[in-house]
Amino acid sequence: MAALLFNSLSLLREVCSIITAHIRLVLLGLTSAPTQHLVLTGADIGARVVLIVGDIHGCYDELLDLVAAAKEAAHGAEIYLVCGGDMLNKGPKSLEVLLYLKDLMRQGKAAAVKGNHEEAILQQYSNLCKDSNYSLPKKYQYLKDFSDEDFAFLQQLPYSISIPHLNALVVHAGLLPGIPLHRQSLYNLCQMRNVENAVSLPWGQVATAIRKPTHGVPWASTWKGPQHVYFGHDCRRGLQQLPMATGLDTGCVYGKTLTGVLFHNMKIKPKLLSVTAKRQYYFGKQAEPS
Ligand SMILES: [Mn+2]
Repeated sequence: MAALLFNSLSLLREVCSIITAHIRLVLLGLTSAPTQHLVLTGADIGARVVLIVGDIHGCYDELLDLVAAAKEAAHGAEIYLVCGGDMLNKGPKSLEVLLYLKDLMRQGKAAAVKGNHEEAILQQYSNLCKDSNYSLPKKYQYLKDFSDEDFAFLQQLPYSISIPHLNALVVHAGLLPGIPLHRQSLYNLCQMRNVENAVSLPWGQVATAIRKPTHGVPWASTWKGPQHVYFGHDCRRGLQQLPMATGLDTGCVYGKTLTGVLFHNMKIKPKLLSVTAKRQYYFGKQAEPS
């Protein structure tokens, strides 16, 4: 009886968090994106070789190094770049990363999901739109160089990218196990790190997503597929290699490495590639709230 009550409360808590998250997205104008769950087909990618990259955080030079390394590993084949969110903020060249991605996307050679930092940028933009006297916080001063079109570009990014022919699913942060993609909270997709209270019930699995990595267990350790998930957002844990999930945030902006996964040959396992950061760009706490 107590267990049933506890499970019902967990479910209620999860439903409340989904509703709150949705209201938040509506307030930010983020529900206007054409799709929250993008599917990339073989026709979209063509003869290109897919490279999925972890948190870039404005490390433009390292991104170019990683793409060049991928191209070399793929024997000169053209790269299709998939970014796992948090492309901007914290690092030195956010605008350069944004313009590079926009250009590749215009040519049909890239896709990206939103991370919590893209959401935070859009929150700043929303503040600017609502109040012409709003002054950007110090760490967001660089947004003064962004155009309305740049913000619109960020706004239309999805929260997940599925690549069925690679059995790959890309999200920024994580997923709750046992719940179909379209029923996952968009907030969790770009914010969660852990899960707790995972219980299997007759009508499905219940679990609670946690943003702080101090309670519960890493969500990726509970993920059983069917898709292999590539994610970022967790530079404290660094590279995570689990049977059905790979964590790619290796803390480039903290002076560590920028990591990607290259699908250069369908017959062999995807290959991990990384380049070393030229220096440490950000000295704040790791995994701090945006
Ligand atoms: Mn993040």
